[in-house]
Amino acid sequence: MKSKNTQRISSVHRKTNETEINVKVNLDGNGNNKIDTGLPFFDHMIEQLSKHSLIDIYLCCVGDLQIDSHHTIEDIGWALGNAINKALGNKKGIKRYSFTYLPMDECLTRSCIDISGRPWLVWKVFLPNISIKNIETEIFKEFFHSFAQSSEITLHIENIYGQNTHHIIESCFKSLALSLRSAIAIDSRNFNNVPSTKGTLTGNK
Ligand SMILES: [Mn+2]
Repeated sequence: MKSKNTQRISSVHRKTNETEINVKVNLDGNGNNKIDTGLPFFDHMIEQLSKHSLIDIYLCCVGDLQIDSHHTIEDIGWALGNAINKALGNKKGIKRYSFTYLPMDECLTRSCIDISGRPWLVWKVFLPNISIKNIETEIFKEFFHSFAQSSEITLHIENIYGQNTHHIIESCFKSLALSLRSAIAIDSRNFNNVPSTKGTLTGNK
């Protein structure tokens, strides 16, 4: 199995004129988290991501919320994806692929991921053009897009059906969490190999 001194942890600090973000992750955690983005609904979503992926996430963001939530949510997607990518290292031994059908009351969402080194987002999620606690729902696509780019994960998310906007958004985060949990897990039958015939998953096509 994975040697004990190979900890899959990382931290990312990113400061721009729009946001300042500190994030730490432990891929082999217990789903412990402390999230402070200044946006309680978004905190709730990142907490779900941590809890169901079992990735410990400590995240603090001070963003330009006086403008709107756009920069904060997009930049957190980037920082969190970057932290997970760094913690994955050379990706030796990971399962790499996974998918999850996630029901939430009336709603069903599917996520499929490949920790490929090739960032891509397919987003088939219709969200009504409303705001939840000052967050315009259209920004959630940008979160997943930023996350896919910096994590270098191929990510397909489709809401198959659903009516409640809170449920649709939350099911996307929970579905991603469960897919991540499985895809980042170490495969005991292949723990010493990078799962690619190319021999690398570091973004070289
Ligand atoms: Mn909820």
